[in-house]
Formats: sequence, C-alpha cells, structure tokens
Amino acid sequence: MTHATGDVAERAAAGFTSQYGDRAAGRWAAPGRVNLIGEHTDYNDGFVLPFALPLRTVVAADRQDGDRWTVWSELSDETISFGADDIAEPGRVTGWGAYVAGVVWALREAGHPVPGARLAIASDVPLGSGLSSSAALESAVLAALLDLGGLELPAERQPRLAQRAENVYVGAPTGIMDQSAVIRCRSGHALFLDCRDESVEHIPFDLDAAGLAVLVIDSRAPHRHADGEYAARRRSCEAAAKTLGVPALRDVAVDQLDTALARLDDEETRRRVRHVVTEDQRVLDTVALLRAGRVRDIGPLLTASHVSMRDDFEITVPEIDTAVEASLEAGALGARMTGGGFGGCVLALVEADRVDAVAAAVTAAYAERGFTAPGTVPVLPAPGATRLD
Ligand code: GAF
Repeated sequence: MTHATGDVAERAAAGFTSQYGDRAAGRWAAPGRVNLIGEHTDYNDGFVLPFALPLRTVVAADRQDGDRWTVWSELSDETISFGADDIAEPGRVTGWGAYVAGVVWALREAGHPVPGARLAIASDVPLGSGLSSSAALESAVLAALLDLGGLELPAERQPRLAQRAENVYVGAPTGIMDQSAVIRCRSGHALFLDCRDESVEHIPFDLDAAGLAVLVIDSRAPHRHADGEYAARRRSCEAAAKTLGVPALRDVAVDQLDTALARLDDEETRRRVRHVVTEDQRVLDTVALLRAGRVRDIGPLLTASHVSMRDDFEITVPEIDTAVEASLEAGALGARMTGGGFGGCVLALVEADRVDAVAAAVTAAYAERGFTAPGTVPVLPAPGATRLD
C-alpha cells in the first residue's frame, strides 16, 4: 500500500538534500489513521474511536528568511513556493500545496509568527484511501513549523488548527476526528474522543496479546470526502438537529430515538439520524468492552456499524460491501468500512492466524466480480505525530 520504496524518513531527508543542497534542520512524522468505530459522528458532536497507523508522512524542513515557503513533494516530484500574498486569503494555493499553505494560513490567522521554511515531504500513507493522508500532511507540517518557529501550541489545541486549514483553506467540511487521531493517538491504544469537548481517553487495544489482528483492506474504489456526498450528509444531520431542537444529534438519547424519528417527516432524514444516534451508542459499547478486556466481543458492533452505514447512512459502494461480506464469510469476527465513505478502506477484526485466509478470500471475491485487486495489510495501533530528529 506504499507509493515508493525505502524508508520514508530517509526519503524525506534525501529529497530535502537533493532539492535544497543542504541537510534539513529536523524531521517530523505524522501517521495515517483508521477509525475502529464511530463514523460520521464527529461533526455531530459525538464519539469516535480511531487509532494511528504505522504508515507515516514525514516532513524534513529548515527555516528560510522572509515570509516564503518552498515545498517539494516526492509524490509529484514537484516544488511549489508561496509567499505571504498567496496565503492572505484561502484558495490561492491549490492541489496538495493547499494543505501546506492552509497550515501556514491557519497559524498566522491564530496570531502565530510562522517562520519562512523549506520543506520536503515523503509519505507512505496512500492518497484517496480514507486513511487520512491529508490530516497526516497537515499535522506533520504543523509540527515542523511549530518547532522551527519555537511556537507554543499544546497538542490538544493542534487538531482544531489543522482542521481549520482543511475546512477553510482547502474547503473540505470535515470534522475533528482525523487531525485528533493523527496528533493525539498513542501506540497500542485507540483514542476515545468526545468530539464535543475534545476530551480523550487512551483505550488499551493490544491486538497481539489477544491473538488478534486488524486487517486493513484498501477497496481501490476511489474515496472523495471533499465531494458533495459528504457535505450532503453533514447538512442533513445539521438540519435534523435543528428540527429536533437540539444543538447536535449527539443530544438525541438512544432510548429516545423512536420519539425523535417520529418528529421527522422524511424517511431519508430518519435513516441518517438513526445511523448517527446508534453509531454513538456502538462507540460507547465498544469502549466498555475494550475496557473490560473483551476485544473479541467488539466484532458484532463493527459489523452492525457497517450495516448502518450501508443501509441508513448510504455511504458504502459495491467494492466495500464485497470486502466486508467476504471477510465475514472467511471468519472475521467483525468488519466495517472505515472513514468518510464512497470507497476507501475496510477493516476486519480477525484471529491472528486467519489474516492470510481472510485477505485471500477478499481477493478471490474481488476477482469473481471483476474489481481491481484490493490491497491488504495487517496493522497495529501506532504513535501519533512526533519529531524524529
Ligand atoms: C472523514 C472526515 F474527515 C472525518 O472528519 C469524519 O467525519 C469521517 O470522514 C467520517 O467519520 O474522514
């Protein structure tokens, strides 16, 4: 599932040296993420439970004089450069550079004196697979600029700033989950995040000790959460909350769901609300089981989450449903799409000795239906964003 060969941190350092003729002052890494459960709950002020992936984006960087930022990315082998005028307002820097410019813009908007910088970016986080390559890029750049400028911004406040870069500068109306996961996750743990007050609890998720694995399956169906469908789901949830007279759908108690649904007059909105309210409860139930050390027992909750995304929130596609069904038929304890939807990745909770069998079953089911072969990789919860050297 990687773009290039060789160690990603070495690629960033080598890229820096070949572009700028110097050694970088430091390297900063930020991971991709999968969400164990809690989909489309973040912008409803609800609960999510992501963990960081061992796949990372690395930024090698140093300062440069003046308000100028020069950025090379291995992905397109292209160097872009922008100055203060280009980030005076959102929208002037486009493409992948917008994520970098957006972070500079958001830092300046928040009053931080961001230093000019030269950056080189390498990444193992696949693009467009729903594994938060954009949050990884934003967060690695943010970490680099904070350190280079000696700027103070506590880790718990960084996700909002990176999210603002994405919402306002890039223009994607995403919630707070991805940046929080990428910045705040810990190795061996899932991050239980309350998206209303951003309080977190690190929930032990020791798959090895339980003899289990999480298999991430890249559906190879293109994932686009910046497009209209994501925004439409968000609008529908916000309109429903307004109709119900609550600040957000998180405020609809699951035991009051039927009463709430009866107050909504179209069937589609009822389905959207049912997904969000039941999904919040599934996150809470998953956390309770994990706290009790009952990792295997979360399987049915993962699968129920998938069914809810498929039937009520209507954000899955045939490749994704095929991957889930084939995983379950091959003995996965639970499986679900992870991320914004309309493609991206599936995660399957499997006995460690069934990883190959489940991966083979999904690959065979894909071949039978004529889909592009999926990518499969077992993952363990990895650390969040960090300075490497
Ligand atoms: C995308 C968004 F970026 C997140 O904020 C979240 O809404 C997710 O889709 C769905 O749970 O990853």
